[in-house]
Amino acid sequence: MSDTFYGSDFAALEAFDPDIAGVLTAELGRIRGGLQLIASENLSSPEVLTALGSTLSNKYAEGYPGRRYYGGCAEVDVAENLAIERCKALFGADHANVQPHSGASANQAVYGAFLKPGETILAMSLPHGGHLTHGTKVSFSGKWFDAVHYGVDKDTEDVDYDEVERLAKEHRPKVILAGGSAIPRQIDFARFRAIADEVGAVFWVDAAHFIGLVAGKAIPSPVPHADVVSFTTHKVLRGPRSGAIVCREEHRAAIDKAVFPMMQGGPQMHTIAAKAVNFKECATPEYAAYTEQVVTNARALAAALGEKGIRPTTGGTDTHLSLHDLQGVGVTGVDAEARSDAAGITLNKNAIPFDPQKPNIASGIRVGTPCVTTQGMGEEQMQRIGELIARAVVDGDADPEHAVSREVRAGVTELVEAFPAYPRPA
Ligand code: DSN
Repeated sequence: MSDTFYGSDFAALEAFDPDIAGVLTAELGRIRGGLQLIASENLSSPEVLTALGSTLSNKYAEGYPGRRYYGGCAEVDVAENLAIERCKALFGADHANVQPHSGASANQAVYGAFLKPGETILAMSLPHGGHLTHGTKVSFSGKWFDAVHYGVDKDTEDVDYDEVERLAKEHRPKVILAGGSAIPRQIDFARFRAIADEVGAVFWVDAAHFIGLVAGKAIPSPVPHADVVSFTTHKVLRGPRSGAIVCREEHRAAIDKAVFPMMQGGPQMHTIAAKAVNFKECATPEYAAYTEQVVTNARALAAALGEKGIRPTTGGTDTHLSLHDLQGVGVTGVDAEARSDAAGITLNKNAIPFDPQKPNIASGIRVGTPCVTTQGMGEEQMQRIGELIARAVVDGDADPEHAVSREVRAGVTELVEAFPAYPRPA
């Protein structure tokens, strides 16, 4: 029998704190009982969760392996070195920093490494698919830096590369940033690199959303093109909730100093160990096949919703997510989210490009396939999920007891019983 002090002694937690044990049980029940279609979520493995719930959480280890400000770091050094080496190998990167606590922390460090307050960054606008940390006024990034934003082309609804080039020449930004949280299409990294070179800018890719697809080789990598790539580890990648950065050798010192001591203190060694486990998982053929299926499923789901009049922006997707315009069915994003939720389908309202609604209402929804693909679902199930979403969104109600909510929930139950999340031991 394994020693419970490695972590994860649920019986002991249940005995001591039934309130929190109850939350853990209820959340697992929620995950198992419904369809999880938030594009930025996934179901990490029991091995990753075990490393996360371990005694490595106790250790202070400010600094880097072999150069710590605390004693007793020999074991955690092994974990961090493994995480670094596995991350570099996975992405073919010169250097990896695995200490960022999250995607926002990783991004903060990139700002710290390359920009001084007041300097200019060119990034995708949030309403067109960017991210809060890409220079929005409510974030440190927009308060402390001069952010210029590009958007998508009105016809293609994909990144407007001509606008990127025009704005780059006009504003001569220190950094050009590609990536965001609602971009369904493959980003043309070579085009961005060429524009950055033309104006002497650093080229940064925030790959948080799609880095898992890169790890599995389902889509092309930004690493050969970019100076620096930041990402989270919990989306398609399927690791712990955290962040990381890979960069070219010439930027190693700047990135490492910006993560620690500029932006962060002690690294979370339990999370770093969990990242090491995850990077090992991502190097397997099973993971590569998973990422192919994530994209195949996303295309199938986007098409299924499109058939029901819930139009995918850009006409579809190349990645794990699709963004849908609800204006054709006369429903707002906020209502679609609530109706889906009432029927056991978790997704999020999302602004679409040129959205006439405020962001907290929105005209769109964003759906992603990382979780349902982890559960083993394929294209046939995506067709069914598309039908269920459309029924809930178009005909349903935010009341879970409404007849349509009940009907859709029955369909959801059939699917999740056939393809369970975290299947119970036989
Ligand atoms: N909040 C994440 C997402 O859902 O895309 C990005 O940080």
